[in-house]
Amino acid sequence: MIAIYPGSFDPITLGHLDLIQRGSRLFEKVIVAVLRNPNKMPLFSVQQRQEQIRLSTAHLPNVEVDSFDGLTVNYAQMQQAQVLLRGLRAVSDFEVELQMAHTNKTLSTQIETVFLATSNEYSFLSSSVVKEIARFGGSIDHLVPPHVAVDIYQCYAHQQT
Ligand code: COD
Repeated sequence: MIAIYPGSFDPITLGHLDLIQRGSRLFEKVIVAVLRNPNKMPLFSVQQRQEQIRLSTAHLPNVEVDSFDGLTVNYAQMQQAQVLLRGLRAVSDFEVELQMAHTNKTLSTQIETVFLATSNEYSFLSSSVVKEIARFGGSIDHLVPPHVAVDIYQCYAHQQT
C-alpha cells in the first residue's frame, strides 16, 4: 500500500520525522508531499523544504519526497496511493484533522486517512514552535534534524543583519 504524507513542513521537525519513520514500517512506500501554497509566506521555499526532508529521510529506502498543488486527494490518486497519513498531537489537531478527513472522503471514497498518534516526546512540537524559539534566539537543536537547525539559524541570522 502506498501512503501520502502531505503537509507544509516549514520546516520538517523531529515530530514529522518520527511519523515518517513509523509510517515507513507500515506501508510499502511513503511519499512525503509538500504543498505548494501561493497564499502562504513560508520561511523556506518548496525546494528547500524538499531538500531538508530528503536529507532527513535518506536512511529510509521506501520514502520519497515530492511537492504538489491542488487537492491532496487528486495528487494521491495520481500517485496511485490508497492512504493519507496524518499525525495527531492534541484535541485541537483532532478537530481539524477529522474535518479534513471527512472533506477528503467526500472528494474520493477510495482514499482512507490513517492517523498516527504523536510520540510522547514530540506531542508539543510544531514547525511554528520551532520558528518562534529560533526567532527569539533559543536553541532548537533538540527539535529538528541538525542540518535543518543550521538552515534555520542562518535564516534568522540573515534577518537580523
Ligand atoms: N507529532 C505528530 N504529528 C505531527 C507533529 C508531531 N509533533 N507535528 C506535525 N504533525 C502532523 C500534523 O498533525 C499533520 O497531520 C502533519 O504532521 C503535517 O503537518 P504540517 O503542519 O506540516 O502540515 P499541514 O497540516 O499544514 O498540511 C495541511 C495540508 C497541506 C495537508 C492541507 O492544507 C491540504 O491538504 N491542502 C491541499 C488542499 C486540499 O486538498 N484541501 C481539501 C482538504 S481540507
